[in-house]
Amino acid sequence: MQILALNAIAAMLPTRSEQSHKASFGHVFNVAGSINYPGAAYLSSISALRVGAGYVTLASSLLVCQRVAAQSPDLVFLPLPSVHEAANDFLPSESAAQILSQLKRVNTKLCSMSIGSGLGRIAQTARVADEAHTDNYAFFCALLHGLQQETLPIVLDADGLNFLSRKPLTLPENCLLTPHPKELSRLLAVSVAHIQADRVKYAQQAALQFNAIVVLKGANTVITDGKRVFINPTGNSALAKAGTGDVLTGMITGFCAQGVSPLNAACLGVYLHGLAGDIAALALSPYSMLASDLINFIPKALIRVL
Ligand code: NPW
Ligand code: AMP
Ligand code: MG
Repeated sequence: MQILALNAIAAMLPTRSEQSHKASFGHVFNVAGSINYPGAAYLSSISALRVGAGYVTLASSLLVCQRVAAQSPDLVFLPLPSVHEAANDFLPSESAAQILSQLKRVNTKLCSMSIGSGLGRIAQTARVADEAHTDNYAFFCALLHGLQQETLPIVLDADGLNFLSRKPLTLPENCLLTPHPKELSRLLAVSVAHIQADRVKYAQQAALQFNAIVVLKGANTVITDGKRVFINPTGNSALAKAGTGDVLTGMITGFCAQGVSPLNAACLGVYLHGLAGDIAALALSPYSMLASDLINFIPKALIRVL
């Protein structure tokens, strides 16, 4: 078990050659957002750019893309067909094919994907018989199925994790899971109290069960591939605010796109996310920091580590 330290983190940072261009620093495909959660799509996408990714494409419904585009001129969009139902918009499984075909057009060696931040799900009681039109689950399964043979790093967060906990699904090779304790409790069918009482054990169990890197969030986040275990010392209660997990997803995915190994990308993302929160709390107080403030402190955290 190792506590992450600043010098170790500095050594993991990807180098930036002066003889470079945007494609040198990778392409993130972020599958995120829904009518209720356009903010999660914005926060995760911008955070990937903030840690150095060259390109971020947000794949979401047209409505979410339009809302996020109004907030940021820095992103590229892949608007997906969606079905408006039950006061929400759902992605049909055909939308997965559009993402997979875009993926074929890029150099997948420097490419990563995040799936799930703010993607949305509805109570499983609502019209389960017509799942494809009332839920993103069929879309999620079609996307994962199409990614089976791919080796690009894929970060599953939030509703990506919630979908994964519905039924056992085989994950592609290089997946990272970023659950908070309740999401891990859904994945493992173990209570939050048990998980919090032995965070390392349950994070390792999940990593082995899902054959993935697991980032168990919360104070002193645990990062593990099932064998090696890292504990994060940065961060504070300012991070206990809606949207900060979506920022972390973007940061980890952004490092993956730059060719950093999934385990190191998880360590870099978690440490710098906490450090950005520590610097932000000094400037804004732990009470007042918002997730949208946190993204503006990522550069300060990076400068501290460089
Ligand atoms: P309680 O209340 O203690 O029983 P959910 P979510 C628990 C999107 N977002 N330790 C706690 O349970 C996300 O991306 C969009 C222990 C809490 O009430 C998702 O797509 C935003 N327990 C979607 O919303 C900003 C912990 O889990 C419950 C814990 C739903 O995600 C917000 C909440 O978990 C959000 O990011 C801990 N450390 N942390 C936007 N601006 O667009 C959490 N819990 O039910 O999975 O809901 O995390 O809010
Ligand atoms: P989420 O619950 O998905 O929005 O993620 C919340 C993020 O904030 C995770 O990265 C947590 O590790 C972090 N976080 C939340 N509360 C704290 C805390 N009290 N101390 C340190 N980090 C926290
Ligand atoms: Mg979250």
